[in-house]
Amino acid sequence: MVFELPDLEYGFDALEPHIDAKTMEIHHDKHHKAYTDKFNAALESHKELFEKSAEEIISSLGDVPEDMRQSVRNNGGGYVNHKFFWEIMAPAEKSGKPSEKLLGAMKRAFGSGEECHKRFVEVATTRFGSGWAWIVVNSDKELEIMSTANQDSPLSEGKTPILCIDVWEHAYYLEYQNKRPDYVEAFTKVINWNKVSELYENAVS
Ligand code: MN3
Repeated sequence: MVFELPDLEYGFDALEPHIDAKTMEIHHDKHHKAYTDKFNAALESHKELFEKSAEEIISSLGDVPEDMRQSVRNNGGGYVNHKFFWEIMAPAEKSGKPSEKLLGAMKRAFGSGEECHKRFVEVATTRFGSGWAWIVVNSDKELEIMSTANQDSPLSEGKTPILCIDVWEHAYYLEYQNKRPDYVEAFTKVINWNKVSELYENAVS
């Protein structure tokens, strides 16, 4: 059993004008495909790991043999992060709103939904170099905003992601060039809030 590149649940052009079709196509078919292939290749020498889910492997990197751990961290991280990223986006007209429960958690953690939005945009915009910004549920079942470098996942820190944004340049350079803040604002128009709310409710139940 090897890990497969998941299909998108929408067309490459479905997130336009916020995220352009060409970026989506290259990002999914080339970048995510490459992480998938390299993750599978890294696991070849320890095939027993294929019995776990990719998320389980990333959640317990300490259990991965040391000779392959860095490759699994990078490529397995790239595999699960992108898989998650596609799921938490939706065409703008289907983007919905945070559920009452999620909004309540945002108010507890940040004061308001708007403040949560502002902090997330700030963290995504100021992440130095390549990486990701996240909203996660921590071990106290409360929300946190954080960023990770490269393809690191909050799963490896025992946190449950409910939202993320890829801020590697390959995620936005064709359309936005050096204007990462414009890309981050555009991304917020295509968040699948129904999915994010569901992930939140699963994480705290
Ligand atoms: Mn990417």
